[in-house]
Amino acid sequence: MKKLLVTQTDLPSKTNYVEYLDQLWETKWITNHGTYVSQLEEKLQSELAVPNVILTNNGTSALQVVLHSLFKPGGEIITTPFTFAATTTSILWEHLIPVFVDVEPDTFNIDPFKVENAITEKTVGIMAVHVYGNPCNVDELERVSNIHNLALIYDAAHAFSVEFKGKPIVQYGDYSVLSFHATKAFHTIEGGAIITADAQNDRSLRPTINFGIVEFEERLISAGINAKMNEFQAAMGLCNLKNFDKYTAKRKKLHSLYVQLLSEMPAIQLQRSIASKENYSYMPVVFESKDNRDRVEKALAHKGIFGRKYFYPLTSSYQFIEKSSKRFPTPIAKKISDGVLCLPLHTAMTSSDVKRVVQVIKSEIQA
Ligand code: T4K
Repeated sequence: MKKLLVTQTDLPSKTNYVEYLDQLWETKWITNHGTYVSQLEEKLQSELAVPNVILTNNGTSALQVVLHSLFKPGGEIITTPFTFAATTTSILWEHLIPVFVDVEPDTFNIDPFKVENAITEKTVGIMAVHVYGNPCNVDELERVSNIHNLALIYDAAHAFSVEFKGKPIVQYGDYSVLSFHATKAFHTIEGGAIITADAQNDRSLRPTINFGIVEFEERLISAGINAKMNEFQAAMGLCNLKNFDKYTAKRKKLHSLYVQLLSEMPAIQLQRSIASKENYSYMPVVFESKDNRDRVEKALAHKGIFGRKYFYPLTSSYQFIEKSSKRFPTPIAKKISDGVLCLPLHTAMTSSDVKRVVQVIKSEIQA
């Protein structure tokens, strides 16, 4: 029985990666903004049509660096509870207060109108998430953030190469943060990036990921941290970038088949995508109840198929987070989180694998 995991890391050919490593063995320059990090930054700038890309050691530190640079402790950040832990914990880590509001029932992303209703004089920013790479309602969020003069940060961990209205999604907002973790459609083993269109923001953030140093060791301008990407990570990124379109096309085919087969099943809700270009990295389905979801998850596991409950429970529901946050009612997020299961989707799968997964779900729902 072929085991199917929620995802499986794509690796480049070993030969190609080793070609890059050869140079590292020669120069012995393996971190601290080496050649490969510079090359990858340039390539991503052109790929994403943005003026500035700051590569980091992971997506979480990228979120922390952005929050740290923008806000003083104690400020309120309006955010979504339907996300991975890192979105919420990075807010807490910077001694800021998450204010949870509900999501839209069809896109699963933060509802801009709920954001607007939650704004107080303590609000300093908005942290929205393009969940599963599906763009947020960026136009409305921009309107709200402009009117109220709030910083708008996108956790775009899932959204590499995604476009909205023909424009790369990372061009929206004041900052976007990408994750290049091994489980992502494009990865650098571990890694992340901060994207900002504002050259001044870019200049002030670069030292922050390097201890606060500008140019020379003697010039420390702030209390920074070490969040740099290293050369092995960047080399992996350079290799993976070459295969990205090929692999995306493969996932698209599998994703389309899932959508076609699952759309016939009224007991299942699919996310409504509003992207003009998707990256097909997740296949979330929402069952009518937690019981149904758990039953299907078990039946799939019994057949060697391991989906994941991204994102259950809501981050707002953990006791330690409850105590340090503010919460508006989030019944829609709760319903989605209780019913959600991300099905296996990766390039090592075939159409028959997809049919097999759907068949198990079908039998279980009808049982
Ligand atoms: N914001 C959002 C919205 C995020 O989703 C994330 C991360 C972040 C921020 C933070 O970004 P980073 O700091 O991570 O860059 C995974 C990832 O660790 C995490 O990056 C990701 N989101 C989250 C949604 O999922 P796990 O605990 O589910 O991963 P794990 O180890 O159980 O792996 C899942 C499957 O992936 C495995 O069953 C097999 C496959 N896999 C995994 C690894 C690690 C591989 O094939 N190879 C591998 O090396 O968290």
